[in-house]
Amino acid sequence: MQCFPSLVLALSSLLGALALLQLSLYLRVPSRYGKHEERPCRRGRLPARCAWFLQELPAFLVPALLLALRGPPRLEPLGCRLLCCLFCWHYFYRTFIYPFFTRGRPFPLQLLFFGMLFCIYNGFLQGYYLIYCAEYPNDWCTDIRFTSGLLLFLLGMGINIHSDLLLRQLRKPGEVTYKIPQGGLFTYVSGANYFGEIVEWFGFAIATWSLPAFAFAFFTLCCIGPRAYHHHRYYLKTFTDYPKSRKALIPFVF
Ligand code: NDX
Repeated sequence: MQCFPSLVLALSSLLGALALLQLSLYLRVPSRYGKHEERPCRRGRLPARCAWFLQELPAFLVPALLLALRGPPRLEPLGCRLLCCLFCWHYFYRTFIYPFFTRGRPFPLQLLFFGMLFCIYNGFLQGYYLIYCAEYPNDWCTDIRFTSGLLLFLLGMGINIHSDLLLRQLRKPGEVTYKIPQGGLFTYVSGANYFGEIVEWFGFAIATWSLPAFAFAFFTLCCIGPRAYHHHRYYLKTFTDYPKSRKALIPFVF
């Protein structure tokens, strides 16, 4: 396969446009899954474990397939290989680990379908760019953009995984009620898992210094930023003893 820079530009721009569309659609009303589903029922839904596995799988499989299709020399230099591994590592976690521990409610099939399409699209864009187009100098691993981006990525991933774990521990198996999240970054924000994910993808964008990765980080911000705000409002409305000093997404700020 060859690199077509115009294809990368077109797909990244479309991702940026989808981010704005996402923001305009879900700023006022939250996407209807989890705590924002008005009347959750079993019809048209898949168990959360199965749904998250199917939804996220393409984001892992598509880059892995692109990598397998690439003939030698495979991903030179080291910086490029590491960056591709970071993306796959995240989606390995999200596809093969996260779903098997989730205690979430059944997920709507319609959103699952669009979520899968999105993961195919983004998996292709990030994988295609890193595997067929990216060119980094041999010493990229020591570049300040790579090292600072990598640190942010790891910090964000740590916060995200830890926060998802804290949410999971709020429920016993089979339970579907909502409680006030406590501990970790939840002490400061209602959307601690989302904050981690956003930091992670901006770290990835800085480390790759690429248009597709910045477009994806922007999409993530537009997608789960408003959702954190809706979670925050939900908690304030539902729990009278909800900590008043807690912000929606960014500690001490917003
Ligand atoms: N999936 C990313 N748009 C999305 C699915 C929906 O991974 O067509 C974006 C993702 C997709 C969306 C995806 C992209 C845009 C789509 C949209 C559908 C339509 C939309 C395709 C792909 C679209 C246009 C038109 C623009 C193209 O019962 P429950 O499930 O609520 O339980 C929850 C539990 N929990 C609690 N338990 C007890 N007490 C409490 N107080 C609790 N609060 C929560 O914790 C869950 O089991 C669990 C986590 O819940 P929640 O709501 O905090 O997180 P959730 O939104 O489920 O995300 C889970 C993780 C999290 O780490 C997050 O960072 C990450 O996935 N994520 C999520 C969404 C997008 C994303 C990452 C990203 O953009 N990078």
